[in-house]
Amino acid sequence: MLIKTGREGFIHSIASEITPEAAYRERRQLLKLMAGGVAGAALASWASREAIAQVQRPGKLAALPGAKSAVAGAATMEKVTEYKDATSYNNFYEFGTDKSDPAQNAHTLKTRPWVVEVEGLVKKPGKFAIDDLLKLAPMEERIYRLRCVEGWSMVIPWEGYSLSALINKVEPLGNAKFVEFVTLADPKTMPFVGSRVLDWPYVEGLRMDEAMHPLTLLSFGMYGEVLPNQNGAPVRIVVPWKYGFKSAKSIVKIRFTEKEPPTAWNKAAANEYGFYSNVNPNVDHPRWSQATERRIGEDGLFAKKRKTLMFNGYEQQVGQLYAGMDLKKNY
Ligand SMILES: Nc1nc2c(c(=O)[nH]1)N[C@H]1C(S)=C(S)[C@@H](COP(=O)(O)O)O[C@H]1N2
Ligand SMILES: [Mo]
Repeated sequence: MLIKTGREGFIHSIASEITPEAAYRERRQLLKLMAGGVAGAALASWASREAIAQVQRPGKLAALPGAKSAVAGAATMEKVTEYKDATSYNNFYEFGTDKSDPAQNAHTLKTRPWVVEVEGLVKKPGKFAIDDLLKLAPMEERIYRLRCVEGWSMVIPWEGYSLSALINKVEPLGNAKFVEFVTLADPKTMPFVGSRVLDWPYVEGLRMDEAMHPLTLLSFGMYGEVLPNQNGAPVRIVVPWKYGFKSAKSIVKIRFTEKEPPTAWNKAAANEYGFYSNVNPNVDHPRWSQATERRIGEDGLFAKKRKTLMFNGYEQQVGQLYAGMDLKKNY
């Protein structure tokens, strides 16, 4: 039985109805995760998941079909943010600082040809043409919450595969401790590159174990289609347990380093934006509380704020990465 819930096109199919193929895929995914050493408790919660979600394509851009995957777990029971909201309310400062600027301005971004260069402390550095990178591992769909440090959130179905697939391919050296993501900074097509808000290019980074975590996604699409330019076409990172600014858009370089890379927002205001930036309702931004959030699409007059979840709701899956760390110091 298919149950239509909420707004157009968001369908839950209940457990007994999951096709053998979907069940097979899910099982294979779980086995893969187990091989990657993910904790048993997290697996149990995924395995017992009642519903998988299917999201209808908006029909605006080229299809990027992903094998439906229940790996995202935690978010799949929540209503997916409407495509028009996820593509018109954006942060992509290269195209302007207003939420509506990226949707208006990012049509100038040229996403072909596009090359992602992998360099630094790896055995097999190299340049990946985007159309080869697309085929490096099976495409999956992951429905993740995205929580911006500013206090709003969305639920977005991404297409992509775990970044670990690429990392394993290039064979990091033993002294590679961090991964740095460098994004495009092209003043010809990006009108705000050169503005003084941030240092360009926009750079982000992760610790190696964070980058290798199966939830960390190298994403090429959303809602079953290629990424709209304003959402970081043709390829971006999505790290669902961290504030949105860690999820760098339109990346052109992935560099493996021994030292923690300096990152765009940390350079701009280190006391406000830490390197870790894990979503944490108990650690406030110096200028506002992080205890609650506004879900985009629910912002009517009487819409209640939602409680922000520890690690954005992915604590079971990622909490162990930070065992013994003082999360107030390592904000
Ligand atoms: N290159 C680049 N990546 C970026 C940003 C940016 O300004 N430039 N903004 C970040 C911020 S603050 C957020 S909240 C998310 C927003 O992603 P979305 O527009 O797809 O929801 O992208 C992140 N990635
Ligand atoms: Mo953000």
